[in-house]
Amino acid sequence: MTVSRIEAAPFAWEFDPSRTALVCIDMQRDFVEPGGFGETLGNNVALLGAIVPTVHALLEWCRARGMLVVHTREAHRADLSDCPPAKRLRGNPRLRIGDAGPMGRILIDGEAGAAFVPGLAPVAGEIEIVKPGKGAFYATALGDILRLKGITHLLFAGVTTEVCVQTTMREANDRGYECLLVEDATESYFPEFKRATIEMIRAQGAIVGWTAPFAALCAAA
Ligand code: C5J
Repeated sequence: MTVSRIEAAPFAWEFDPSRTALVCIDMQRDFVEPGGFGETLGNNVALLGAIVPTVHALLEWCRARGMLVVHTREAHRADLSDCPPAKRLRGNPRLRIGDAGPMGRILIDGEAGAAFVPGLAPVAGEIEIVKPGKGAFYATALGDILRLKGITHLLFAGVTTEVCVQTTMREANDRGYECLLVEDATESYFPEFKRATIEMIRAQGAIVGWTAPFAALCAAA
């Protein structure tokens, strides 16, 4: 077993790359590009696009170490049979899930908007999870896959920090995984929500997990 150590908050995070996976959450056009789900909810999507180079560098860092990489997308079946009416009907968005938008039907698997942003798609051997909820363990095979691969530690990246990333990290923490969020490889439409999420994850002695900037991974012993 090879153990690496990252200078993280609230204290150092130790991991064995052969038992660690990167979970890259929802880096898809519907959240990051104009005309998608994120923008129909009234958000300015420009902030999210800024992390694409760091997420790409993190993917390459994990690939270079032979780590398992998991990519998630939030998307629904074309007939919306996996989309709770409560999710589709809530609020007053310009377009609802399933409506036709400039990148195809909003948040529907197979449409252009539901695809990964250019440069961040899985490569051969990586895992793709399509999820109907905010948490990546809900109604997916993620838990079984991680267990079968012998994974004990998870790195997290992606969007949005306080919704799908935080939900999945909490689900993973409850399942016994040691989780670290890469601070500059995640983003929110609301900078104050990102800041608060990072603080609450690592508060109380890493109650949900650890956080560290990508540079700390690059400096890992
Ligand atoms: C949201 C997500 N924000 N991927 N989804 O609805 O965080």
